[in-house]
Amino acid sequence: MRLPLLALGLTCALAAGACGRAAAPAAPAPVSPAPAASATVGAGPPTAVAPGALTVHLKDFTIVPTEIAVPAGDLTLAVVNDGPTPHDLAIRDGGGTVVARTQDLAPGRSETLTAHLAAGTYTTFCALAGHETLGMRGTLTAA
Ligand SMILES: [Cu+2]
Repeated sequence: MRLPLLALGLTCALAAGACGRAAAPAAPAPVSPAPAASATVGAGPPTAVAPGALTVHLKDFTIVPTEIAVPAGDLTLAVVNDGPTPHDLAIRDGGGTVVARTQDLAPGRSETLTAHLAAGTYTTFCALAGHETLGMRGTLTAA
């Protein structure tokens, strides 16, 4: 007697939304390359990078790269704690105001830090007590 199987097949066919489309992958989002406009900055210092292209590594007790040059405007940094202890990355302007700061990152953790920077010279540092003095300090130039 094959009726139960047939009925099962029909049920599935009628409920195509559940049987078929549920497994269909979502349409892939179009991926556009990073804007090429900022690439012209590459004519400047060798440390200049396009926004979104730079990863900053935190270690005991240093920030790599120490010297960062970026175009003024929107900044995106991928911040990774490569050290064995927690660190964060903060940016302060020439007046001492902190304009951006990550969470405290446990070893191995990372965070994307975004900021909108006017042209100028900034200080990158770890805001955890004593870490800047121990060497976690650098310079970020936005031009
Ligand atoms: Cu630190």
